[in-house]
Amino acid sequence: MPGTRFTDIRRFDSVDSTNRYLLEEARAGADDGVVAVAEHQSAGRGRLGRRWEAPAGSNLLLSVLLRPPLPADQRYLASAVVALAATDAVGAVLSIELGIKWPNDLLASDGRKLAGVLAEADAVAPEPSGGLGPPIVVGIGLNVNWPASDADLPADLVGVATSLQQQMGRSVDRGEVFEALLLALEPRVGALGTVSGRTGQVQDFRARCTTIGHPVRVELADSWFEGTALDVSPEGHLVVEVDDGQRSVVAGDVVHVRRPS
Ligand code: BT5
Repeated sequence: MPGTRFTDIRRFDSVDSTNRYLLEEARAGADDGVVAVAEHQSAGRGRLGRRWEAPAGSNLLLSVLLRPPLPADQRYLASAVVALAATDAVGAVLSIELGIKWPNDLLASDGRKLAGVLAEADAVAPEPSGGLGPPIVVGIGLNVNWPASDADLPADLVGVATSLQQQMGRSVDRGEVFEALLLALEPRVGALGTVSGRTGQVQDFRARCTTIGHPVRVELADSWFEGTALDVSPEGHLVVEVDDGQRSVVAGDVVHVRRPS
């Protein structure tokens, strides 16, 4: 993409996972800004070993290799800027406003999931020099033209997943969304290099995070609790108000609970 760091774009008809591919490239020393984009993934992955579903040739499946100079306690911003850039892109191309569900989902206004973001770091990749940080691979699966309708979905995703096509009532040009995403991502990644830039990204993330203010159920490894999400901290933790005070959630699954009507 001219004018951005994303000049090395590797396109695959099929790959197991664009994240897996770029993590291996990072280990071999690949540069900041390499992009992998696939028509199909045979083992597309979500968080915690879950799968990401997308039939061939219908959605955006891409990963970027970033080496942002982030303080260790703000590494979450690498995935936040990708989520933000995707909302920018969808807003610019289609004038649809998406919300970000903490920590990494993009939701349509009906609450269904349009995209998921997966950031993975590689502990064994060589430390870069020249002011760059260790590599982070951030992948995003964005449902562009699948599902066209709920009839396309496996039973467990009905009412859960939607697509830009379903939201717009017409098919959507994947290339246009892809280009808009990389164009929007460039200044956001650039901003990660300064304190004021990072503050701006934290503010944007909070402003678009629809989890804030919402009643939530937080599912942890072996327990759960309910409360109202109050804020996202500068380190990316979700702050939840519970009966006896506040709890800060570093990692977990959050369900937006409906308000009693
Ligand atoms: C995510 O995980 O939402 C992160 C997904 C990241 C996928 C991209 S695609 C390019 C790159 N390469 C990869 O291998 N991965 C990244 P999580 O929050 O764990 O959500 C996974 C769950 O979302 C699944 O268990 C399903 O319930 C649901 N799901 C699967 N496919 C979906 C889809 N296309 N649309 C909406 N929900 C889906």
